[in-house]
Amino acid sequence: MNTITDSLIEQQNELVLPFLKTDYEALGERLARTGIDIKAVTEKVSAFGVAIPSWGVGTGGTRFARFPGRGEPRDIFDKLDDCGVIHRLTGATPSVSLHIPWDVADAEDLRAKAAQQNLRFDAMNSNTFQDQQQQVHSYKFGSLSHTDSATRQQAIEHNLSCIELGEAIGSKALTVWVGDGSNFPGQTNLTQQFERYLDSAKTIYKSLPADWRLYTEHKIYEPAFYSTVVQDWGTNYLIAQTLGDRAYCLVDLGHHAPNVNIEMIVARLVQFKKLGGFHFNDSKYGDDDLDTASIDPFRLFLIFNELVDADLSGTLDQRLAHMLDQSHNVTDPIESLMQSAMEIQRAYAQALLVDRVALNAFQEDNDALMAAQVLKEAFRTDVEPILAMGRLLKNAAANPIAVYRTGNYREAVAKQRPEAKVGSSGIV
Ligand code: PSV
Ligand code: MN
Repeated sequence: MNTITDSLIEQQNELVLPFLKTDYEALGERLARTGIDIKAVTEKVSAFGVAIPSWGVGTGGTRFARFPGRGEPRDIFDKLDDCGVIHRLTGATPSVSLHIPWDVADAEDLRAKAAQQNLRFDAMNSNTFQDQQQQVHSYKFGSLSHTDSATRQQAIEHNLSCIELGEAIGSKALTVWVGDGSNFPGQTNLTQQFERYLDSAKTIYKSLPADWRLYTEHKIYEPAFYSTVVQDWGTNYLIAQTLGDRAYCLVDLGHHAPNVNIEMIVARLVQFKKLGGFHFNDSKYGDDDLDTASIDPFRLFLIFNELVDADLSGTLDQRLAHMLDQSHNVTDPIESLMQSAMEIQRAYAQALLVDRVALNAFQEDNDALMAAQVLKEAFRTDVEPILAMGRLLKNAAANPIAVYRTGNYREAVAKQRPEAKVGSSGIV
C-alpha cells in the first residue's frame, strides 16, 4: 500500500514553503550580485536525473553477513514500487536500471509497472560474475575471457538476452561488468585473457541495436585479487576504442585505488569522447559502495565541475548514463537512495555556481591559490534552497526524507512483505 500520497506531500510542502521562499530569495539576491540567475540554476538542477539500480532498494550485505531490513522488496515489482516512491518524493530518479537475471520478468508486466510508477528503464546490467541454477558452464574462472570457448559463448548469449529484454522494455544501453581476473601471479596469461575478452565483447557489440550504447565498467580488484581483466580506465578506453562508436567507458567511483584523481579520468574521457556515464557511490578504502557524497562531497563536486566545464564548452555528451550503485547495509535503502540522488543534484548545483571567467583568468595567470578559492567558494555555498525549490517545481517533496518518515511507508509495506531470512550474505 502506498502511503506516500499527493495530499501528504502537498500538506508537508505547505509547512515549509514560507521559510523556503525566504531562504531562496536571500540566496537569489546573493547570487545575483555575481551575475548568477538562481532560476536558471534551479531549472537545470531540477531537470537532472539519476537512475536507481533495482538491487539498491534491497538491504545490501558484505562477504560476512547481511542484516535484512523490514519490508524488503520480494521481487522486481516490489522494487519498482519502492523506486516509484523515491522518484515521487525527490523528482530526481526517473529511471531504473535492471540487473539480469535477478530482475527477469515478463516485459509487458515490467512496462506496465514502470508506467504506473512514472518510471523508465535505464541501462540493462548483465551478470556473468555469479553462477545461476541450471547454468551449464561455471564462471568460477571467468566469463567473457574464460579459457573455454563454450563458457565464453554462454556469457555472450546471456548478454544478448539482456539486450533482448531491454529492447522489449525500452532500454537503450547494456552495461557490462565482469569479475574476470586472477588470484595468483601466473594463473592466467594476461595478454591472451584480454584478447579473449575483446573477442567476446566484439560479438556482443555486433548485436547491439543501432540506437543502443554499450558501457563497459572497469574495476581495479575484487572478486579477483591479483589481476582484473578490465582493471582501469586505460584498459576500458582500449575496449571502447576497439569496439567502435557506440562503446563507452563507465566510471564507477568506487572502482579505483584510494585517492586516485577521478575527476582527471573524467576530463580525459570527455576530451576523447569516450565517457559513457557513472555509477555513483562513495568509499573510504575500496569498493565500499557507501552512500554518494557521504565521505567526500568535494570529490563529487570536482567531478561535476568537469562535467559543467565540458557542457559549457560544448564537448559534453548529452546522453551520459548517470546511475547510483551503492549497497545499503545499515540504513533504509529508500532513504539512502533519496539522500544520494539529492547529493548528486547538490554537487551539480554547486558546480553551476563556479565563476568560470574568474577561474579561467586565475588559471591563465598561474594564480593557484585564487583558482582554488574560486572552486571552494562555489563548493561552500549552501544550495539547499535551490534543491528544495527545484523539487517543488516538479511537485515532489521539499523535504523527501521527512515526508517519507511521516508517511510510514516502510511500516505499511512491512505488513505485506514477509520478513527476509537472516544469515545470508552477498552483495545484494
Ligand atoms: C561491481 O562491483 C558493480 O559495480 C557492477 O556495476 C555490478 O553490476 C554492480 O556492482 C552490482 O553489484
Ligand atoms: Mn558499478
